[in-house]
Amino acid sequence: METSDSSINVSKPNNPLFLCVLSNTKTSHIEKISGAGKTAELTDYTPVGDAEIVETGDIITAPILPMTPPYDTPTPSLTTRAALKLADIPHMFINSGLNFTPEVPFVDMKTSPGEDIREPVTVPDAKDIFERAYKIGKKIQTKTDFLMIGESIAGGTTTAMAVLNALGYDGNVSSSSSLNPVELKTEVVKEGMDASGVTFGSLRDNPIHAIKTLGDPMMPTVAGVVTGFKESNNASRVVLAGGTQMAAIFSVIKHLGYNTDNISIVTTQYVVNDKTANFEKLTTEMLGVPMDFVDPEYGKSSHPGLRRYEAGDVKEGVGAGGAIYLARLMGIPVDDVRKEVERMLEIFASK
Ligand code: AAM
Repeated sequence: METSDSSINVSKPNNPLFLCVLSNTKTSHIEKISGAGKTAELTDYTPVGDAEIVETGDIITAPILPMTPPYDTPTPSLTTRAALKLADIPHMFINSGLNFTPEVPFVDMKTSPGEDIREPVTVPDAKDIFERAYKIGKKIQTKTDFLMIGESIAGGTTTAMAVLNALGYDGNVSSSSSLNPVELKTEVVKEGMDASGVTFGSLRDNPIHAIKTLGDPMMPTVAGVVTGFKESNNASRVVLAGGTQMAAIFSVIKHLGYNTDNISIVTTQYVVNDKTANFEKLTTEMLGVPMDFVDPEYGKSSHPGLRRYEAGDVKEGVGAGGAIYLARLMGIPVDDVRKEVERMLEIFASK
């Protein structure tokens, strides 16, 4: 497996914990802005389906397996499920503004889905969410020496772009689709900034306001949990499991003035290779956060849907790259994860 950055501490953790934050934003209803769902309407169910897959290996209330058009490329939650299960890594969900309730146990942030970012305000209670999440982060057992956090929120790369711009980063965000709708995203972000009276970099000293006006409800939860956790466990490692969305959250944590030692970002090779984004430059040069990535080797797969990852569909999500990375630290080869995902897909195909 390729890795890119040896500045990350790659020793085996004793007590890892994987958190996944689940949210919706009405931004995903904009036609063609997100590929994290077969249609714009179905993006509402993506985080619910993802949580049910990670928890049980099957969908329960979600109408269909979350997938990316046009080739129905299957959700990265299958990868997360396989990696966590094989490596016996405990996980926990946080509901931070879902449209529907998944059939899984979760911590409830008692908040609502985010508005379309073209509205003046998108997450009115961003500050309250951050503060509640901070308390949750502080309460996570002190024996956790490796906290990994992933997310599922369709439309999340667009909100990430908006927040990065508000904080003064010209970050080119990735996409769940091989056809990243960069022009559409740029237009939507501009409209959102205009509606909120925000200009490039104008909120660099007020990242919570950037989330309130242009972000999504997943962001203050991840930022709050991470900073709260670090207050009581500063020596423990924290990995933001994701691509450019996690870079946006790192920028929030940094601009809030918190200590970012021991925080890194881990993603998949598919995000790093995305020419429409600039993940590597954004993380290592612009934000100064250590990053690493894994190669899920889905090009080797017998399953045509998984092979589409190599073409740039899906790429990452639900902390899939991080989950493979963590499973590998726990001694599970990447091949085993892929085979387990293929096995799960065979079960779906036979239903
Ligand atoms: C999460 N679930 C997914 C998925 N993601 N199911 C299928 N494909 C994905 N890529 P965008 O901004 O294009 O919607 O991409 C962000 C979403 O894609 C996030 O939910 C992320 O977890 C991933």
